[in-house]
Amino acid sequence: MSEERTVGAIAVAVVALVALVLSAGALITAANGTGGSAPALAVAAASSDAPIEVSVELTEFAITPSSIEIAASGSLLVTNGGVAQHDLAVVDTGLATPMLNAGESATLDLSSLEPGTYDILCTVAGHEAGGMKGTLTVVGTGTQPAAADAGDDANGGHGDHGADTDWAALDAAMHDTILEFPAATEGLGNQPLEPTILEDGTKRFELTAEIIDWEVAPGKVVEGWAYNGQIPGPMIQTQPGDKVEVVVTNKLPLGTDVHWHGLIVPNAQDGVSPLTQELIEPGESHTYAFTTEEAAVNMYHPHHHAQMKVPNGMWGVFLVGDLPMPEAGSVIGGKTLPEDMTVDQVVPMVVNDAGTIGMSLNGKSFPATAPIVAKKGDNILLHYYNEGYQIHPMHLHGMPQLVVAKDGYPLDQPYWSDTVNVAPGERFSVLIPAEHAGVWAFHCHILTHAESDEGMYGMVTALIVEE
Ligand SMILES: [Cu+2]
Repeated sequence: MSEERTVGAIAVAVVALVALVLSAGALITAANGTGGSAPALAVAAASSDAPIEVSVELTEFAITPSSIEIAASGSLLVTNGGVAQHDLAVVDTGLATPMLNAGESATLDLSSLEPGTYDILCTVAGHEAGGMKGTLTVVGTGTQPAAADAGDDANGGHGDHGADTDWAALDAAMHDTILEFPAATEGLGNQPLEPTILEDGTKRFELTAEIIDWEVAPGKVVEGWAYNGQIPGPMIQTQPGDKVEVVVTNKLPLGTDVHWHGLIVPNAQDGVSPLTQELIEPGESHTYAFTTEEAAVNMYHPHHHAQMKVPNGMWGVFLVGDLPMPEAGSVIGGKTLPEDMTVDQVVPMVVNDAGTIGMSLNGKSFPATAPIVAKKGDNILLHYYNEGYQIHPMHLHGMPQLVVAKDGYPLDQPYWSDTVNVAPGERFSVLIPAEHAGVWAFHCHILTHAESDEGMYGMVTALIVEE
């Protein structure tokens, strides 16, 4: 078992290949196996300038836009882009979305509303007072084309598609967003962090916590909470037995700490202020020191106000040594591993679903996600890390994944799976023999984490296996 390439080389190789793969759009279309669903885009009503569909975002603590104008019989596509649960209710009408978890969306059918101006708000206690309120103005036209039937649930799925649904626009949205993949964006996470080697051999790494502009999807720049300007933060790699120092400089507007999720460290290095250390105040630095004793597949993130920082991007990968692989040539679940098996590339995949980063793989939302590119016959060791709030069943088309470790602990009995469920805080390591050439869709199988009315987005990438 040897690792022919380092993780760092792979990150660079993937970036270089993005340009190459841009011309493979047609292939990617053919490989997309997930079907479309859902209602519409901002399509102007026939006899009014007001749109019949408006997208609304809920965050802490705002409804954006707060002043909405919409044509009669329209609907709101409401997305919770925040961290906490929210809903959107139209006061005194009985109309409200379900309570939405971070990242979830719902369509609110307004076809029962007469023209007029209504108050809107989030019904969670305290959220209206915090700023989650606004107005909704329904513009009457009197000549609505075959108004959407409020009670017509015959379409299945959303149940709110009326005669005015623009099905062709839905088709086009899905088609067009898929063809944008892989889209170039500013910023790349998971870049290997080079240590300074001290006289006694200690590897010293430096992390700076700060708020940055982060292009999470093409043209969509959000407030990212980052280490060293990257989301995910830079990748720290050490070997078993290495003495390690990590100097953390806090350029955030509030205090912070760093917890080495999964690493076994002395209690004083665990990064839980004020239990194990004083808070690192804004402008200050703190040095963590420990020995990475054993091979590990871990993460780092703040513990102090993690609920505020982590969803917005504050996490990184911490790998120690090499994960032991199942024996080459061994038979697992009736499938024989190659006799000459090597790990040809190591791919970190950090999944997130909340905050400003939202549904994403390695800090990017499709089509800005990076494809994984392999030669036929290569073996990919992929580590899933869940820094989000929800479970994500990660489904790869075309070939199964051999689950070899949970939270970095090698399994005595590895098993094959085409969908690997990764819960918050968990890591799963899978070996993917790239057996079949093609452009294979690779996505979370909670379909609203991968597709919306506006097309494909979020937790989708592709495994591109070249002949
Ligand atoms: Cu998901």
